[in-house]
This record gives sequence, C-alpha cells and structure tokens, in this order.
Amino acid sequence: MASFVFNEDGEFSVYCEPHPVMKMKVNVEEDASNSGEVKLDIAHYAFSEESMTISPGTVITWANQDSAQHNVAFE
Ligand SMILES: [Cu+2]
Repeated sequence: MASFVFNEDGEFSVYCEPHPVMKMKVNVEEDASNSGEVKLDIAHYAFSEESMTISPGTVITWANQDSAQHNVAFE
C-alpha cells in the first residue's frame, strides 16, 4: 500500500519504477468532485485508473493486488 496527499494544484505523472510502462495521471484542481480519500488498486501490472481528477488535499491510496512488487513514483 502507498498513500500520497496531493496538496498542490497541477498535473502529476505517476509511474511504477520497476515497471515504467505502468502510468497514471493525477490532475489536482479546485472543486473537483473526488475529494477526501480515494482508493485505487494496482492489479495485473496496471493502475486501476489511467487518470483521475481530484481536489487539493485529497489522499490517494494505492493497494497492490499483485504478488509482484510495485511502487508509486513521480516523474
Ligand atoms: Cu510495477
């Protein structure tokens, strides 16, 4: 499991260091409908969402469902 609090507005590119083909984009903008805590999965060598728009202050938690090790890194 990995969590990150997105406090700053902007577009963030997230990837998995051991498997750089695994990517997702996180857009942080005021008044986005997703806020609070967002839970995503990492399964079958992919993030469960390719992109996600969230409000500032949202916490995204990624839960790894694979037996392989993944991580969450920022470009
Ligand atoms: Cu990975």
